[in-house]
Amino acid sequence: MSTAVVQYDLDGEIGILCIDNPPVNALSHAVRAGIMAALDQARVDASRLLLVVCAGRTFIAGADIAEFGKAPQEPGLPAVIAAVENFPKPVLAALHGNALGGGLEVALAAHYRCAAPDTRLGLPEVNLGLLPGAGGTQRLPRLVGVEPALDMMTGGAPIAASHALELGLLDHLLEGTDVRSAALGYGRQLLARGAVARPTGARILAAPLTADFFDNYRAAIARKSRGLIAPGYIVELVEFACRHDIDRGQALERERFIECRNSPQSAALRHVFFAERACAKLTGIPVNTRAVPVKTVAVIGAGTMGGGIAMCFASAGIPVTLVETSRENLDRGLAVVRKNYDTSVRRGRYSQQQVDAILANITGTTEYADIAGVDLVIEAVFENMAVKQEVFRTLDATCKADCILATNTSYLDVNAIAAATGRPQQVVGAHFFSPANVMKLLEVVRAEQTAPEVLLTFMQLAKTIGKIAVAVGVCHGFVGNRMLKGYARQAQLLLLEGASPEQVDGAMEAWGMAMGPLAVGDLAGLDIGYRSRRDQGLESRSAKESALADTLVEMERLGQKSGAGYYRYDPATRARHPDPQVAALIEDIAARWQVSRRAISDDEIVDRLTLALINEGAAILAEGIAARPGDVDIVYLNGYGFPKWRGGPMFHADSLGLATVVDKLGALRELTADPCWEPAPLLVELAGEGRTLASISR
Ligand code: 3H9
Repeated sequence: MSTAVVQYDLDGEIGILCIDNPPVNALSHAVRAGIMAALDQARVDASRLLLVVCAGRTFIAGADIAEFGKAPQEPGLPAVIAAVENFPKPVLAALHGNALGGGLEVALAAHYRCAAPDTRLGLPEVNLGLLPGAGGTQRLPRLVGVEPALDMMTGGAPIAASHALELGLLDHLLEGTDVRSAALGYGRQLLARGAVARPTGARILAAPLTADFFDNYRAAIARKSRGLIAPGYIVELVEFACRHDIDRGQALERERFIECRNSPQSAALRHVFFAERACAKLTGIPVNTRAVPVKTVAVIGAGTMGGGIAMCFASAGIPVTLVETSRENLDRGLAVVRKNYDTSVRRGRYSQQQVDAILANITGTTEYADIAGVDLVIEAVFENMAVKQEVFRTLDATCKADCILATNTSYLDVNAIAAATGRPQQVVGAHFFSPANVMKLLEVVRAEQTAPEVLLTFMQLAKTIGKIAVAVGVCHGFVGNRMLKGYARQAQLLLLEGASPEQVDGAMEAWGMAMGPLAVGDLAGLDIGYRSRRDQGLESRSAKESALADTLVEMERLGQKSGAGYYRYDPATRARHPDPQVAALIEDIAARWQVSRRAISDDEIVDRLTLALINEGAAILAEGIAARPGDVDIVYLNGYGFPKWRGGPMFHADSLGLATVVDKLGALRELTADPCWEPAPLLVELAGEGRTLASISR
């Protein structure tokens, strides 16, 4: 029978409802309607048990996220799930791939659950600013108990099938590779055992032993869920499930779900979900472009960045050779890598056996000749054009002709580095973030002559080593650091105009940034910016926006590593404390630069810092340095601690409304006469047409 996305067949005494809605069998309207039609058919035919399976690579991965912003269409998912649970014949769900969100909720409403051993089961709605909205908050605790259910729903991470079996979420693990026939076999066993329909919702849920359990749980997750509304509601709903029947529970769940679904933070997180996937897709390359295999890698430079980059490849099972100028530097670099892995073992991230296998992927050499045959080289030497060009000349002379040559740079002109070689089409930029083995973000820099297959290869490789890669064009600082410049500059100006470091950082952290700009400076080390300004030929303290940072460095206040920077740091706890010496210094510098000081509101701090990001981001888009507004957002969310639930600076601009953004920029320009507030022409144009930045997405 029935719709293309849901098929129903009878196999002896078992009715088979098969969902076939690629790529992930999301519960779109057609699927929901198809399930209802199949249930109608199975209700009246000769079947004695209904098997729910999926075609393709996965069980249902959830509600169709793309439908959330649109007008709801009947039947809704809760109605479909109620029809499954109340079905008069036993229902068996057979899972494989991912059973997530609404998909797991369908399985929870089935009367029996079996799964292929590599299935992952989860309720990840919280990652989208949502809570499970089709009975998950009420049925999951009834099956697995209060605490495991809370952990799964507030954490959002899926669990393995073996764990689900232990928890009682699954009744049976299937064997073999053919899920459908294995599940049919299990269905026949159930029938032979006289299995009957057994609604999960009818189970009684035992309340936790201690009365203050839920309050303690709320307190424990408060930090992690900072700014999000869904986690608190999930706890409330599980607590409610301990006291009330499923109908009342589901009614409250629906109310809370709709509030979350309509919230700006869920809209932002849904944007992030799609932006993350879109940024992996390259624009402007021929459709028939193919990636080339990369089986061996070399990294030039075993410093902090080089070592971290080598770890990324080694951990992903790709053999990597670290190249250093001297045995001593090499040994030092390899020792740091080993120490980092030891820490991972101590923290339980890897077993010693795993680390031994990973370390076997890393070799070191001081001879370029040893890397002549590798498929990819990533240069991670000192951030200096002449030094990098010299390395590239050597690589060009040493490495095989089709070897890809990548430069890890945060600012430098990749075209000029490529020009040092006779194969600029093989050269690409790779801006890793520090620590490279931890940070997810990777800006992949497309130089003028980078070949499409080189770019594609690097983007795919980035995914293999667990990075979120964003393709960017060449300019000083690419996307992230170019935008950071204006943001950091505003932080400095605000200090001179009257704000304190703790006020600037406090305002941004309260707004949602993982860390305020000055605390970030202290963490990274103030000497980095100091050196970069000197490299650019700027005199120390020659500009009002760098006078404070330059002075601090010259006082040997380099940030956390020297125990003091914008703040003083407690040597034992690393807690930051305001420092009266810095407050006095700021006043002194403000007087020297004749900046009149005034009281500054937290709103002004947030406005100026976020508008600086937005204005530069719009310029970057207009220049084509980033392909889509979502790409800029992904950079900021994964490399700079921008709050996910605000969607990124470009999404935030759309949320404010571009007309408001342009007005605010204009007002700041009037107030300060600072040309940085001249609104980017793209913003003015889109605001004039009543459009959003999202509307220019490709
Ligand atoms: C929910 O269920 C709410 C309910 O509680 C209540 C409702 C009332 N919808 O990630 P991939 C697309 S909320 C629409 O690259 P992978 C995705 O955009 C939902 N589209 O593959 C991409 O499209 P494109 C709870 C979706 O193999 C393509 O599928 N569920 C959905 O790396 C491939 O995706 C979740 O949050 C969706 N639900 O990873 C799970 N899912 O090719 C969300 C995927 O055009 N999904 N797409 O770019 C995932 O976590 C991953 O997609 C998954 C596969 C692990 C399944």
